[in-house]
Amino acid sequence: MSNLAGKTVFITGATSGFGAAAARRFAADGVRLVLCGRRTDRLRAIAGELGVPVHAFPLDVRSRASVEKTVASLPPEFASIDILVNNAGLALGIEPAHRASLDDWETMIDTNVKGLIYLTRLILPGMVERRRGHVINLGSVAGRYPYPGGHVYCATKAFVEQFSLALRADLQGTNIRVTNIEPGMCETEFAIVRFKGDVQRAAKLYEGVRRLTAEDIAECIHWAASLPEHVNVNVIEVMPQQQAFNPLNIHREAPGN
Ligand code: NDP
Ligand code: 8X3
Repeated sequence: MSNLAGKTVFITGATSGFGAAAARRFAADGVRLVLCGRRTDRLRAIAGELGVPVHAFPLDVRSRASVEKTVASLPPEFASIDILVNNAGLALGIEPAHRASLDDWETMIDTNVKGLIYLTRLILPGMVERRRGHVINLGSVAGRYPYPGGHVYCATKAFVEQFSLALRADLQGTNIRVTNIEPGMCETEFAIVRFKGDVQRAAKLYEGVRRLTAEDIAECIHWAASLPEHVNVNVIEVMPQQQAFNPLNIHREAPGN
């Protein structure tokens, strides 16, 4: 039997991509699942397929009041969270900073940074009290390696990286684990969201690349969670074999300028 059987796993952004794949991966171990996202039809569908106890509800992680209410009113059988997967997040736009939308910037900060800290701050005290728990955050290679058009998205994921490491520092002596998963190119609904529904543009991004799948990332999340409790995986950085690094970009002026 898996060492995760009977544990309670809270996954944000479970309506698609990594969140939905992680829900399926953990369900195979007989966990109890707390799932949220904004799309209720998707939540209903995934809750119905898992075959384990599920508490699924619509939640916009940007709303601090809603997150507070949700965490305070979890049914008793789902209230002792063992593993929090802070996965809900998004990138919006790929325009350079001087042309990007300030509304998009705010949405990314509100979701990827503020939503993540709301959930973490509200769920941590119970974990500390029980001396048991694991916070697994979805960072990104974008938090380490900047790219044109990445600006605020990259910055939100750099926040996730440092916040995860700083949590480790604060949680010394509590038995709580913290892991930051940093995926590279992975096909989910991520690019469709970034390109505001332009499915063809999203598909083009992946052409000719054996990109990661949501199941690959769910496996990383599950692996970090299923290791013995004395093992803390700080960071998992994972890319498709076909993705790597560029040299630093030098802009050269034409002779005579
Ligand atoms: P998807 O777009 O497939 O899934 C994103 C999930 O986040 C959805 O379930 C969505 O649910 C949820 N979400 C978005 N905004 C909110 C909100 N305000 N409140 C609650 N839920 C929200 O993308 P991925 O699965 O790829 O992305 C998951 C995480 O992984 C993100 O944090 C992303 O930044 C990160 N990531 C993705 C990579 C990739 O290449 N795909 C690589 C590295 C990191 P709903 O719309 O129903 O609210
Ligand atoms: C998603 C990976 O490179 O599209 O976080 O920003 S990338």
